[in-house]
Amino acid sequence: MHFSKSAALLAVAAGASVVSAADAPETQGNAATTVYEARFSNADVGNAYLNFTGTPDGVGVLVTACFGNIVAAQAGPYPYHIHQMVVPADNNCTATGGHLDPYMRTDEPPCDANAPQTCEVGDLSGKHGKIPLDVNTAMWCTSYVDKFLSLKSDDQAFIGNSRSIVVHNAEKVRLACGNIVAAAAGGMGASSANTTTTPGATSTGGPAVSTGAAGRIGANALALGGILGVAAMLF
Ligand SMILES: [Cu+2]
Repeated sequence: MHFSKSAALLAVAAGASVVSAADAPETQGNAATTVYEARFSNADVGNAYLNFTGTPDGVGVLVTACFGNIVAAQAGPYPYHIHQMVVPADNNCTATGGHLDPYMRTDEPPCDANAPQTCEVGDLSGKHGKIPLDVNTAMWCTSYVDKFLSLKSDDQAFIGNSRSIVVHNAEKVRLACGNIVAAAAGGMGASSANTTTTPGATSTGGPAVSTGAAGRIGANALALGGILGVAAMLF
């Protein structure tokens, strides 16, 4: 059950105290030097990393996202979203709550990618497409500007305020999750792809600064090397 936007507006016009969902405004002032990232892996999602940076004109956020080695037993394509809360130390994705939705749009009816301003701010796959993987071998990457995300802490659509990324299977079951944290340096790829098998454990205190790859890349170097090797073969 949900109210359509027009129904809600009519209700407001008639004097009813209905809170109307509002379209998301385009964000401003997102500096290209500001970088946030989310990196995680587990048994169901072999590897995932997302970078979020500002844009040359400051409007919106440039998202670069790669996902690999999602297990074949979990049917795709896979939705993924920005969720409201941080992943706790026990790595329980359910604890991340619902989608980032500061304008109270809710997820019904489903996001119309042709009208992204009407979607939940955190519904990245609704606006930009689901992860099309359906086997456990390939790595897939995408990049887009989402005009409704913000890197400014005083914006309702700020993504760095202890938010997280959750990857779901086609039935919306939460497969994996990782926190969005401020990145110490920009860029992504082999040199900075510090994947970890304990996502959340290093950043439960909020938008912590990433501590770099040296301490954590060792445990996953083989896995990452395998993924990059596959990617190299594919491309
Ligand atoms: Cu989600």
